[in-house]
Amino acid sequence: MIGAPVNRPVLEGLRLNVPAHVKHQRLVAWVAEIAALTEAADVVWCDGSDAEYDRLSQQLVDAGTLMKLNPELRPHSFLARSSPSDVARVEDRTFICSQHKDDAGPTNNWMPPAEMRALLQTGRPDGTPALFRGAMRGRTMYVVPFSMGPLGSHISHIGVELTDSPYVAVSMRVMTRMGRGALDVLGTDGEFVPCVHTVGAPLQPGQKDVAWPCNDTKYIVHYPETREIWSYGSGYGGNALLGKKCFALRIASTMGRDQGWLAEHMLVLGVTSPQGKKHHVAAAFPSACGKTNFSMLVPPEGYEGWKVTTIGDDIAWIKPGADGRLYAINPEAGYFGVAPGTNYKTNPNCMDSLKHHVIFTNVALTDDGDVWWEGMSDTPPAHLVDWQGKDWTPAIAKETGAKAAHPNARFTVSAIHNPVLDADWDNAAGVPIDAFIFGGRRSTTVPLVTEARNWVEGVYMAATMGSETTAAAAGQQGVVRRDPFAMLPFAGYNMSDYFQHWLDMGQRVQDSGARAPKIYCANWFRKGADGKFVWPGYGENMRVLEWIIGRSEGQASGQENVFGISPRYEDLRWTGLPFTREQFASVIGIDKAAWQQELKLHAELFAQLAHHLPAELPATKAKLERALGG
Ligand code: SAT
Ligand code: MN
Repeated sequence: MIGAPVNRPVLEGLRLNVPAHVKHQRLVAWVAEIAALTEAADVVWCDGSDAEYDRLSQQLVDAGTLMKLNPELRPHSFLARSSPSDVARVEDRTFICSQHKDDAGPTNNWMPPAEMRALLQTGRPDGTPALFRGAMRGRTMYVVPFSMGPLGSHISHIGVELTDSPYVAVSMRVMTRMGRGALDVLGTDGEFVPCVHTVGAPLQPGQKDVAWPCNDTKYIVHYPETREIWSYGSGYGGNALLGKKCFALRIASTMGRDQGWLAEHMLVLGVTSPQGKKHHVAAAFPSACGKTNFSMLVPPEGYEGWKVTTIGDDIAWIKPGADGRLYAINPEAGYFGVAPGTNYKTNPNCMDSLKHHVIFTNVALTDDGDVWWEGMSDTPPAHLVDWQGKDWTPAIAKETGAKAAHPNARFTVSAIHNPVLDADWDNAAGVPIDAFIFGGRRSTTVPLVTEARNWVEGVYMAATMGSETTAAAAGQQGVVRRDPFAMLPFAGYNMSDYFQHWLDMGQRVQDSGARAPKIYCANWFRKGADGKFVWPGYGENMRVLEWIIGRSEGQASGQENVFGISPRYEDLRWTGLPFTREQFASVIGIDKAAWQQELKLHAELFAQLAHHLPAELPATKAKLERALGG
């Protein structure tokens, strides 16, 4: 909670422009405080209307930040090109500033809150001015109220982002329930998570702005105890759209720990069988590992009459319901998905979602004013303007390796344009979860799918998950790192305490007499000796999904192995897919030597997380080791 007194003196001369409908004194006082600190030139309160969206996007076009795409080919859509230094989340600049270092844990960057506040807000004893002091000079500060989750749901929470980036304001309109509705829920004294964001590029009088203002110095800061977010220097994605990773995962995970719920890096989908029976599955995969594709899956040949529908593609908030079962909502209202690799084969529903009303960032521009990215079509256009505004041709690409679109190029689009949006996606009660899937990107070792024999074993699988790094975060790509629960960059507190919270939540569901969801570990990404993916993935993942929901119904059979239960070849439906027993063996098999190596990596993780590590996890490891044999 923020603690600004109600009638705080307002900076002389600055008009706060508080609309008549705003009745929340503490909110107004905080806006005044931040406007004074950042010395914003003006304050605009966002109402979330279409007229506001149109006005701000036109303003962004005039400023050169957005380019209007050809209205005949891509109606109501825009292209933004970021600064080449601001293209992804910056994990090494992301901080969890809890009072005690132990509460942030060894996987998070930490600084004492007082030290961070001196750096960002108050200035340091040696006279170094605070980074936020004057940071919005010459810029307008937008007040962006938003609800994470359906308006008024008992699982939802309200945030307010103060930002000097109109690109962020329009993106928040797409990604969240933004505007008047959120203010109405807030009323006169409701709780909200305060989120302060600046691109860190104040303008001197008369200074011309650049298309993508940002700062080489970046800080993405969370104070879990006071539930505040302060973000400096970046305008891109999760660094700047603070409802997403900062609030809905880092701050929300600490709220969930304190209040008995879960904030997870998970898609949520509905599967309806030809008989009309519906199941809900939540699946965690690291960034850029296909969550959006999985959540919009088109059932393949052999699955006539089956339907997969999207509740969410990135984040789930999950809370026990009155019946003891776990219910999930998607806190977001839009998709900020990876463009490269998306096409009519890999994700036709996504392509159809992107026909109009889209903000693209860092994709390539075609000569007729449309967009293109690697993998959109087999043959690239003969000429493009690349994500940095330079000429691009296939010949140039061949010679220099230049990508037309940045590998972390994104689309921002409202969920309502998704043709397979689930009817319950905005249901305030959430949907009951039948199964959890945890998946990484692993070219070796990890089988296609394994069912945990019990909750603890499932928590072990999720906790020890590894994945090859992607372009979603700045830094080296393609190296295997442990990514527990796909939450390594997103857990707002000590990872070992987070494991304990998962164990406790499972216990709580079981104690209530409700059936706990089964837990699965999946890997679509195993490669053969030729370096190519063996499993066809995408829509074909339906075959694994059917097995999973069959298992949760107690119907599908499988075979027990060292790590759990996996399907035999005959346990999956193969209609319409030529996939041999040998191919299946190569994606489901367990290589003993590789697993002995893998368990050493689990040991390294447990050594790093030793403080507060729940005893159940090393005990499970010891059991697996015994089963695997010396
Ligand atoms: O965090 S972002 O929203 O920029 C994307 C991701 O890493 O999932
Ligand atoms: Mn994500």
